[in-house]
Parts: sequence; C-alpha cells; structure tokens
Amino acid sequence: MSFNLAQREDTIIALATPQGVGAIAVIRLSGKDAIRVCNEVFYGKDLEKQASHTIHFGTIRNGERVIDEVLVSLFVAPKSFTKENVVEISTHGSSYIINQVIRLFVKKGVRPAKPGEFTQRAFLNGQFDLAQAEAVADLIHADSEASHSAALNQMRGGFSSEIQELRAQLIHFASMIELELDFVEEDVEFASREDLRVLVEKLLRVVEELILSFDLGNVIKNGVPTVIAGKPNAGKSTLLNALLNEEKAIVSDIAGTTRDFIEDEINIGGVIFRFIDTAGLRETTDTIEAIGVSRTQEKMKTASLILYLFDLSDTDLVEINRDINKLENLGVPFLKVANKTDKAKDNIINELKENHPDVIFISAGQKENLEGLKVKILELVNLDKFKTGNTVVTNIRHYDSLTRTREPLLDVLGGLDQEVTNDFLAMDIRRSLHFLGEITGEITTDDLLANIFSKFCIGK
Ligand SMILES: Nc1nc2c(ncn2[C@@H]2O[C@H](COP(=O)(O)OP(=O)(O)OP(=O)(O)O)[C@@H](O)[C@H]2O)c(=O)[nH]1
Ligand SMILES: [Mg+2]
Repeated sequence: MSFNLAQREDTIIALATPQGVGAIAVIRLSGKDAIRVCNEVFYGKDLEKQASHTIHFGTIRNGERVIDEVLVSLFVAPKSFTKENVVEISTHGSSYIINQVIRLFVKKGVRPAKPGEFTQRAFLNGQFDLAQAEAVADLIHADSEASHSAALNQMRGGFSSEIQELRAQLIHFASMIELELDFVEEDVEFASREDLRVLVEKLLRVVEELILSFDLGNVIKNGVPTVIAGKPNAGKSTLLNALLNEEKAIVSDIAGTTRDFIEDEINIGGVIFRFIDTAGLRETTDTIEAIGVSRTQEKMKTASLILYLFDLSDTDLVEINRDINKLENLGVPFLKVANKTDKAKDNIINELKENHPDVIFISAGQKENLEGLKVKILELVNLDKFKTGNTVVTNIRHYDSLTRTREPLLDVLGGLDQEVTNDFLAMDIRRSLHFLGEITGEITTDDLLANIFSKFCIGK
C-alpha cells in the first residue's frame, strides 16, 4: 500500500454498521466527489446546494427503479471525520438493499474502502495523530468499562499530548545545541546543560512510567490473568463454572479430572478477568496428568492473581499452611479461598478464622458467597487509578517505541556527565526524538502506516 495524495483523490464507500440484518444500515462515502455522485442517484433536494451537517429524506434510484427510501447526512469538507466531503446514507437494514446501493456507487466510479481507510484519511488529513487513530481501533474493540476508558482517554489525546509536549521541548534543545555547532570558535552556550539535564531526567521518568503502565494497559485490554489453583477435587472446575454461569469445565469426583487449561472471561465491576482453571496440584504417576501439573506451576508464575482453593472437608491446617507458604514464596498476589462450606466440619472453620482471618469461605457447588469472592478479587487488583483516566499504554507499538527511546535518553545523560562534544550530544537527542516521534506519527514510514490501518475493519 502506498499513501500518496493521488490515491486520496478518489472517493471511497463502505458499510459503516455491522454486516447482517438490522433496523437500519449506514453506508458511508468519503472523498472529493462524495456529494456530487450521491446527488446523481438521490431523488429529493439538490444535495450540492445544501449546507453541511444537514439531513435529507429521499429515494436512491438505479435509473427508474427505486432501491430504497433513505436519509442522507451531509458533512462538507473540512468539517467531517476524514476532513473530506462525507455522505452517510441511512437505508433499511437489508443486505440486499445494502449491496444494491454500494454496487450502484461502484458503477459510478466510487471505490470500495480498504480496512481502516476512513480513519487513515482522517490521520493523513491531520484530524488526529497516530496514537489517537490506533485508539479508534481500540475503542471499537473495547468490551469492558476499563478498556473503553483507556481507549477514549487516548483518543482524546491524553497520551499523545504528553509525549508531544516533551518532544517539543527536546526539539528546542536539539536546535540550540546544533546552533552552537555553527559557533564553535566563539565558544558560546545557547542551551543550558543544567536545564537540558532536568528535561531529559523528566522525560526519562515519564517514559519509564509509561513503560510500566503497559503491563496494566495490557491487562485492561486482554483481561487480568487469574489462575484457580489447588489440590485435585478442591472444586476448581466447579468454581469456574459457577462464576461463568455455564457448564464449561468437566466436574467429577475423580481426582485429576482437569488436565489442561480451561479459560474464559468474566466482567467483574467493569474489569475483565481471564479465569484459568488448571490441573490439580499433586504428585502423580500419570504421565499426562504430570504434564498438566507442571504446566499449572508455569501458569501460576505468570498470573496476575491466584485463587488458592482448598476443600474444607478434606484439608487440614498443616497442609493449608504449607501451601500458603509456597504461594508466598512465588510472589504472585493470591487469595485464600475455602470451598465446600456446606460439607465442612465446624472446628476447621474456627481454626482457619483464628489463623488466617483473611480466608474467604464459599461453596462453589451451592453458589454461596461468590459475590463476596468477587469483591475481594476487585480489591486485590485495584485498577481504580486506571479508571480515572490516567495515561495507560495499551499498544505494543507504543511500548516498543518507548523502550527504544529510553536508551538514547540515557546516552544523553551519560554524555552530559562525561562532557562529550556537542555533535555527540546532538546525535543522541536526535535519536530520542526519532523514537518519540514514531509514537505520535511525526515520523512514519509507509510500512508502518499500512500495518497499523490494516488492523481496522472495513468501514472504519
Ligand atoms: N459439597 C460440595 N461439593 C462440591 C463443591 N464444589 C465442588 N464440589 C464437588 O467436588 C468434586 C470435585 O469438583 P471439581 O470441580 O471437579 O474439582 P477440581 O478441583 O476441578 O478437580 P480436578 O480437576 O480433579 O483437579 C465434584 O464432585 C464436585 O461436585 C461444594 O461447594 N460443595
Ligand atoms: Mg477440574
């Protein structure tokens, strides 16, 4: 794909609403000729004489034949999403009508849009920067409150404006130092080295904070990986099913029923959790079960949260203490969850309450106190600060550019320490600027753009 201006002379069309039958469908056109071509097939007012941001009732006709009664919304350049002339045609939501309308326009020389082409045009015409364009994609795919607010915040420029501002300050220093190069003989200093150090240190802090936020950003997008672990027959699969409200995992009283991972997403309080049911932890001679057990141990290490589940009718305090000890050494946050309250003997419950006041008592089989468990889960991950619109990096490309910015920034600091010559200093600053610019799109390549926009769906 190339992104020259000639290609953007043409007018594009796509269905903007999802495929399939609906009450209405919206077909979108963008380009120089969008309004003119629409006027040729629209019977109603003369669209070319109407003001921007107006809606008009009429029919779309192929020759004499009426295809549908429609509403046409006009957005005259540059007051539109793409900054080009945009027409949105609301038709009845039948796939027959949609196909007929799109075909009619294609016959008139309008080109079917590629995935993400509307957003790409918006970007190329300066509607927003690259990080914001990518946020549009995230927003379309957001399916939880937390990922929605992270994407929305980014689209509004929260993330980019911070980067852009710091980059602008750094550009100032780069030009001052490069200017000094022209005056070597005079030995002047236009850029205070102390101010430069302060700025670079601040930049490093921001970059490192953003890098750290990526882990959480990732979690917001893909769900908090939460492993349910414990002995065979503790009721792990029963708990997964109870949380999901469906019989997803096989439950039986045979120890060692689950051998592979079974996972699914659950929305708790606006945050997506990815619950992973695992093979029960025990020494086993069964080869396949043993593989399952070692995989469980691996999975526990990479989890954000572990639900340690044990059976109140079949576990004693010694064993529980031993397991908790192991979990503490693992270093992953975990909750102690006692299952089968319906079958437990009183003394174990009292013993536990004394020794571990933070144990959560549930009955997965009877679906008891699952709400209490959910509250504790939410408390433990504490995603609150990310719901209030703090800057979070959710995009692997941004993360990559940020990590690559770090190194030249450190070089600038090192250079200041060692009082290297100006040309070296300027070079390291330029390298930092390059990677920072990649994030917001001040520096792009065709490959990069093609790669980003191809991830969108058609019509976006
Ligand atoms: N009474 C009672 N039985 C339960 C409860 N939760 C689970 N069970 C029973 O305990 C047995 C084991 O449950 P599973 O969910 O298969 O246990 P698991 O931890 O997945 O076991 P493995 O897959 O073998 O590691 C089944 O017979 C369940 O019906 C509960 O809260 N109360
Ligand atoms: Mg199981």
